[in-house]
Amino acid sequence: MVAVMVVCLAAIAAVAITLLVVSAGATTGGERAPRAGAVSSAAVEEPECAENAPITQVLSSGSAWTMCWRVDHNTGLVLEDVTFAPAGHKQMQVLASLTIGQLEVPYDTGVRTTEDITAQGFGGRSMLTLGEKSCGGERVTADVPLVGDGSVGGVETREVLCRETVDGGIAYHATADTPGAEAVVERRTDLRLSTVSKVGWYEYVTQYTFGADGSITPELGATGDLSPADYTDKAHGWAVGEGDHHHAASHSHNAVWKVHWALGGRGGQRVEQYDARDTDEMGPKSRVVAGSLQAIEREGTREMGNRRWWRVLNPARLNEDGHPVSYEIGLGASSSFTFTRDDGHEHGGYDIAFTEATDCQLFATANRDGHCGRGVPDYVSDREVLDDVVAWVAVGFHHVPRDEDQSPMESHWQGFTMIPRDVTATRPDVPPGHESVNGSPPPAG
Ligand SMILES: [Cu+2]
Repeated sequence: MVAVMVVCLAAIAAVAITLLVVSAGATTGGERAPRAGAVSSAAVEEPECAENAPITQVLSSGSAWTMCWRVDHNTGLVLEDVTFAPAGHKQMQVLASLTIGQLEVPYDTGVRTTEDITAQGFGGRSMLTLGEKSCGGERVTADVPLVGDGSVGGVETREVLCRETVDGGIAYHATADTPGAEAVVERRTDLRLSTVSKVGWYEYVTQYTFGADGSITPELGATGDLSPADYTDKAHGWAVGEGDHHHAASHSHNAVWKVHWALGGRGGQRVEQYDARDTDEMGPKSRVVAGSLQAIEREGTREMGNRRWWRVLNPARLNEDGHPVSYEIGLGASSSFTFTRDDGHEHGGYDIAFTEATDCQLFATANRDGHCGRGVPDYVSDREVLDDVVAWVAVGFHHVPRDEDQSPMESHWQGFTMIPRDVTATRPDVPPGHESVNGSPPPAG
């Protein structure tokens, strides 16, 4: 048994809570703990949150997440001081903040576009009070500012955050080669936070899933109804009524998330791009593929590629194998896009951009503070050296309506995933029989 003690520093939750979780063969404090059956503990220290009580959750693996959250008038749900404690290990801050940075919805007809985050916002009255069916878990109350930070227009105290622990499927399934051996199998649980915002005819689910494996998955779900004002011809839409007459206009949901990294704390962060190149060479059994890392030292934008991903690392913080801790950013399915309105930069899009953190660079486009730049292309233009890193991750979904969208529309989803890479020397929750596996096995005999 590993006891994970949660120490509350926040004034609103000044009482220490002790949570018990099960994990064998774990390590603590960077040193190897005695193997199977040993008892060790890790302290999960909650951050001091400015607004709401921190959210702390121990998951199936024995690993835990803790973070602050609040509702911003424009970006809606904002997560701050996000910290991961792998089972039996010291906790490590992962993110300074995580939120959406813009959502633009341009229609293929060219006659309409919206900038939902900066024009209307996901917070304020757009953020809907959750009912029983909108949340399978606990509905949490927040002060929702009606205008700006709430200091002028006031706040509404409503149940807007859904906090759930969900089944994350099979974590691992491994059967030993020895005859009669039983498989070690474990399912996992994930912490899921979500809010719902109504913008025009659409209702958007803002969702962040924190995995028992340390993964973070931001997603945007779109439901509600197709715009009744946007019907067009065959070339720009899809027939959704009887026959071939009523063509609902196709459109894009262009989302950019803003991820402010803080692996082990803010600053000292580095960025790398990984590419695996098919060398065109054939080995005895398979094609030879060569992987390489390229340092991204200065602000800039990058595009998706086959077998390409990025990572943010802290070279000053090593795991027990001597590898720098990092998080990998993987873009899954995305319809790459160029923003319709990007203040003179509407000529080439990006799938990810890296910028040096600045307090006034709030949105991917339509940033009001011109001094800081109007959007990501402005932010990267001075090619500052990266140290306190913000990643702007662009994920697009081109929505061609279908008959089933009426009505209401089934939720459609877009997002991406960030996973730990070398945060711990092995998986943190090693099951019995796997304690000695770390690296190439010793030669047989
Ligand atoms: Cu749509």
